[in-house]
Amino acid sequence: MRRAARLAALWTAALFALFAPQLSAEQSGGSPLPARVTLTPAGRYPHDADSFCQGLFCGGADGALFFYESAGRYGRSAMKRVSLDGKTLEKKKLPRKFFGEGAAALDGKIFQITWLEETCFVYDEKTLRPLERLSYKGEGWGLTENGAELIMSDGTDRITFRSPADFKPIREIRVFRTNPKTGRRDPIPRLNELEWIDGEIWANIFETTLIARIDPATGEVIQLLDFARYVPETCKGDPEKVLNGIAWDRAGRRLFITGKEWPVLYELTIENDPLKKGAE
Ligand SMILES: [Ca+2]
Repeated sequence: MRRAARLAALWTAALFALFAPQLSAEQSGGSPLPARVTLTPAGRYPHDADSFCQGLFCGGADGALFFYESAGRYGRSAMKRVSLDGKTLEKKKLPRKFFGEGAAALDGKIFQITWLEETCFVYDEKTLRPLERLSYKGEGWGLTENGAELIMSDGTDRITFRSPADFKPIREIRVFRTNPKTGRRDPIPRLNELEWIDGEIWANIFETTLIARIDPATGEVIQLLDFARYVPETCKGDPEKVLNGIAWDRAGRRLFITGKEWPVLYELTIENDPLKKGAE
């Protein structure tokens, strides 16, 4: 465990050190967000420490915010509606042979992918009533949407845009950073939980405490954000209990993050957010 944690820390540090010098020079590809955002802690809430969070996104209106959470592990996988104070409001368990992964809502439906089972479960967004199962090829890790397409990661540097009608792939990008020393495009693999934020894709990088901001047109990483200081004491050094939950409250312009079996969910705001009320 300790060795794994050390390796994860080294991998995080290596990525961060390699790309840090470039951050301020990046452009965000048409996003309203600045090229480099600064996050400020704004709150902390309970999160079910038995929930192996694999997918998280916001539901409800600004005043009545709740979360949809996809939980993983065989025998414990589920699609849930969860309150801001960590209570499970509704829960649909997956059959034992499915390992829940990323989830997203589009066209009044919730889509929940699975790790190795090549199955996407579809639910009614309001009632969580199961509607159908769609199939795809390969591994399923993270899922989000841009209002028209579903966007999926598979544990590599690839992100695939898919049709909500049949889950078939439409196009894909490869995520990379331009190495400041060599000028080469270094692939950024192990992309996991995803969130669409203001025209960008934000992605956890598995086994690190990093979230990458990605330009969806090119796959280029705009900025790497390090969440090391948010890892709960009880999860430190455990390679399973890693950062893996990103949800964006569009109306309130709030970011929420949690992890696999983390007892806490954090609220953060973008300090230099040009669209936040009161911002200059
Ligand atoms: Ca998400």
